[in-house]
Amino acid sequence: MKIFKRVSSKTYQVPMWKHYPKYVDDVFDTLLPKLKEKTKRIQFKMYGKTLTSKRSSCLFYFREQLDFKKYIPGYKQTPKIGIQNTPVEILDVKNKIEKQFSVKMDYALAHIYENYDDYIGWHNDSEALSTDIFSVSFGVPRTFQLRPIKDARGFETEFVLRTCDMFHMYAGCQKKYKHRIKVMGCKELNGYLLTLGHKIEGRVTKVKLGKVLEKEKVDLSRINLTFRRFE
Ligand SMILES: O=C(O)CCC(=O)C(=O)O
Repeated sequence: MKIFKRVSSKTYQVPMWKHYPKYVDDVFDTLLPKLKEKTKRIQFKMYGKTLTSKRSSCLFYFREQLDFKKYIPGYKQTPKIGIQNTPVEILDVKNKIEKQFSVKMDYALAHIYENYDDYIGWHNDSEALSTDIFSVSFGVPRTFQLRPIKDARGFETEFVLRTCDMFHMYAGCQKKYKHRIKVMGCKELNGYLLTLGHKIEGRVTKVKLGKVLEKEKVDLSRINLTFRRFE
């Protein structure tokens, strides 16, 4: 008889991810301005409309002569930056991961989520179906959810990814799970404002939250770097 063992992922027997809180030093302040110069919001067509992505992105590649068209056709518009112009903060994280996990990473996808309503919707990384992904976050905490590919609603588990955390999705995870970063709802925004010492009196509403964000000029930026390999 098969014994179902509860591990980090519930639906499958083998663990598919691991969360490493406070994995790297905090380089948010120095990295953000460098990334802002390089990232852009991508335009794409859906149902006949031109839409703009809800995050700003770019891609750093660590090996010359990488043929992105061959390996990952999906990154046509994403700015691509070679290792010479990759910020040292990113190279330091890459080196730490490579050393600890005995891997060589080919590229890192970088996103900046600037506002509470920036997000990435449910997807799996189809370019990394059988390779590991190391995801490192800086800045405002955000909720990262996972659910089995076959599910159309709900989520199986979620993690709050805080500044300096690393989330390792093991090879094969993308075949079985989708993931997303949710928009920040009132509860999350209020929780974050409390950590900054901004307490809202009475019932917490979007309007009140908006006023505090504006008055206190709260920066809601979050950086995410996913270190990847070609398959
Ligand atoms: O921002 C994150 O934590 C997730 C990024 C992501 O899902 C992706 O780049 O595919």
